[in-house]
Amino acid sequence: MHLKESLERDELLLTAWSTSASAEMAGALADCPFDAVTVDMQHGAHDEASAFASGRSILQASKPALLRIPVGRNDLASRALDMGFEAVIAPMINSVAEAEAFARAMKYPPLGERSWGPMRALALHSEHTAESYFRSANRETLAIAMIETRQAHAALDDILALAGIDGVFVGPSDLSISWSGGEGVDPNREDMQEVLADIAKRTRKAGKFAAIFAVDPAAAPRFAKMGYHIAALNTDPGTIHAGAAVMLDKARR
Ligand code: 3PY
Ligand code: MG
Repeated sequence: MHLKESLERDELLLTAWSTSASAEMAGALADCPFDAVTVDMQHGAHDEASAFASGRSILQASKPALLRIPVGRNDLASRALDMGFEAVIAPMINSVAEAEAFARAMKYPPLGERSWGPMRALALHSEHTAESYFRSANRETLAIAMIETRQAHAALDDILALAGIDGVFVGPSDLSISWSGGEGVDPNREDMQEVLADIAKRTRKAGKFAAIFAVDPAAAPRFAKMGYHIAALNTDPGTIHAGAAVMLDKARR
């Protein structure tokens, strides 16, 4: 498992975002020069079968695989780890209690209540024996709580203080809905920029990892300067559209 090691190098990691229910497509993303691939079960079309098959394709391409579960599906969080994913992203974590429940599902005792059965993970991460996996999983597999409301931002320090939470992931679209009091969606809101910088700063201070969805890929260097460790780029259809636009532009010039 090497996501944590890559994060510790402290260079911005760029993850692709797999939403199509296709392990072929996730594997194709993993073959591109992204640093990692995230499989999205919250808003993506993935079901369990496609998500787990995608995890296998990504790991077989020697890239770290992350999975975003649907809201409140902590049962899927530990299953994702059993399937070899190195990190799980839990959306809409708005309180310490929600963060604690997520962390409990993600960590083996004494930190949490994860149940033993990482057979697929052991097959895919062949550097591990069962014993070494058990000893290192709480440290190496990452529980990442999404911060996407004012309520979550207010609870940030307490969420970051939980031993079973390894990092946070900012969802700027949902955060903008909450920030505007439900007036609209604008992930690039000017009045959120300071908050985004503040989240990265407080996360680093707590010794944890900060991630964000870069709706505009050109914002990634700015997020790196703010202190983010991971920026997620586009969805797989968005990636195809962007590639097609460049290709067609060249062909029609
Ligand atoms: C958001 O921006 O709300 C997200 O969840 C990004 O994935
Ligand atoms: Mg969101």
